[in-house]
Amino acid sequence: MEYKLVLLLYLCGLTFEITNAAINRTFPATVKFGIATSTYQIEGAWNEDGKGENIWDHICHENPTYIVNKTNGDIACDSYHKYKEDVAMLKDLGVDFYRFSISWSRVIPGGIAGSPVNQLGIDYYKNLVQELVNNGIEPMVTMYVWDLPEILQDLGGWPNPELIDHFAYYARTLYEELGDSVKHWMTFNEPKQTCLGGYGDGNMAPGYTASGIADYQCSHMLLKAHAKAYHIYDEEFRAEQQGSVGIVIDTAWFEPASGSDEDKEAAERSLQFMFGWYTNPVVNGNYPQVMIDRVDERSATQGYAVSRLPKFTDEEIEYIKGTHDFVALNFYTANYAQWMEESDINDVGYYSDLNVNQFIDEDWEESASSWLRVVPWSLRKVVNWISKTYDNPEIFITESGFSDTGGLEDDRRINYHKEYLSNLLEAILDDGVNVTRYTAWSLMDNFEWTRGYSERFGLYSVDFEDPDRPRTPKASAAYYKQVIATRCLVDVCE
Ligand code: GBE
Repeated sequence: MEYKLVLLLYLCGLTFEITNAAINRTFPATVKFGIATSTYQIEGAWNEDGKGENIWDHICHENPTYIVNKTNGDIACDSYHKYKEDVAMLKDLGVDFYRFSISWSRVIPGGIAGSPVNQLGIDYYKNLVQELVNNGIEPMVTMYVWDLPEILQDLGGWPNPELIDHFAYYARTLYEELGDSVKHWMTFNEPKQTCLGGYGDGNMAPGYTASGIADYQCSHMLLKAHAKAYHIYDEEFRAEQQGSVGIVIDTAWFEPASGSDEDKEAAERSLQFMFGWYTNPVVNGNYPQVMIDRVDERSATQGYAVSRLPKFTDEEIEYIKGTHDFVALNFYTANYAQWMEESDINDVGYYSDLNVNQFIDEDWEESASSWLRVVPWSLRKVVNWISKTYDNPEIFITESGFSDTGGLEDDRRINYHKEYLSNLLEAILDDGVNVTRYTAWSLMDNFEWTRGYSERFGLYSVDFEDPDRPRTPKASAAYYKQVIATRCLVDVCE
């Protein structure tokens, strides 16, 4: 652990103060602290009060072996019935804001534009928002965390262009119903998981594996749906509601495996394919040039008459450009990136289009999740890269967290947040990066998608054996509470 190093040199009457990056500095007042959850992971009540079926209900019920231990989110943390307890936990933590998501199929069970709004569904979110506001906690809402109404999947899911209008109808409904109190909106959580996971590698519902085609089509429609939801806010709600809208993108940090130009290029290309895939369109209007060039070229060599990466028209580029009021980043971990031999030209897929050897350092601390190693310095690097690449936007960290297999004495989780936050502090104070929010994942242990309940990220533990789903604070909850109260990561700040 580093502490402030003050070197005073009295030399020719001059005083030099050399201060290195120190952990015992205070977070500036511009930084807010929060914590996140998402609907399918916590709510349960999968078929109550008129809720429609979504693709996670569907895959868990139809294909139980898709999930570790054949579990599902039918009850999860039962937050549909226990939201007041959740808010009491948030209040105790002292968070400035709560990032949660809304279930599309609870609000609009029929899915398609123009179908009826389910009043009981919308009431649940109105009550939750009211409870937050009553307790002085700002609601921060994600419209879509991967739980597409099944009926829209039956129409083909995200690659179907009709979904743009169906999503726009849903977004407008949310602004109308909740926009008086909700001032921070995020359209999509991690589109790469929706598209590469859902249609490319099959790691997420609906579990299709058509990478290099369906994942690109999905992303194309999703970006247009995002832009439409943004413009609806601009044109119909912003003047009155005075809020902001963005999209949440996840990435790992990619560190060049060596100082060679090839490896540096491999790292940059990895970031562009993972983060730039979505961020470059919403900031600059189109996919990153390296992605366009590579997919166009490989498609042509493979004999496609058109690129597998769809094209935006000039009008679409103008329409999508600038559709964000902040950059929202979910960040957990890092990889090394290394140049590799061009893969077999017959391979059609996102990873062969990317063509980078990505690997981890086995010395990095493990978590319970195979993809998650603890790499604190990478947070400082990634926010600097975003700041530089996208012209110093306001950045929200909308998720970051550590998984274990359970237990209340979660020192390793405390260490994770302490070390990541320490690097964030350096990015803010020493590098001048404009990060204004940090959001811990997650408020409580929950349904971790295909990993079921086998990986635990919560600051509160949940007993999933008990029908009441009792919650108990872990040591990390006390630590986060102290950080928020003191704005300091150690016992005493300067
Ligand atoms: C977040 O994504 C999600 O937003 C959140 O909902 C989730 O609870 C949290 O991760 C913790 O899991 O078997 O290694 O090939 C890798 C973080 C799947 C980014 C995991 C998808 C990390 C993207 C599957 N990754 N995730 S595997």
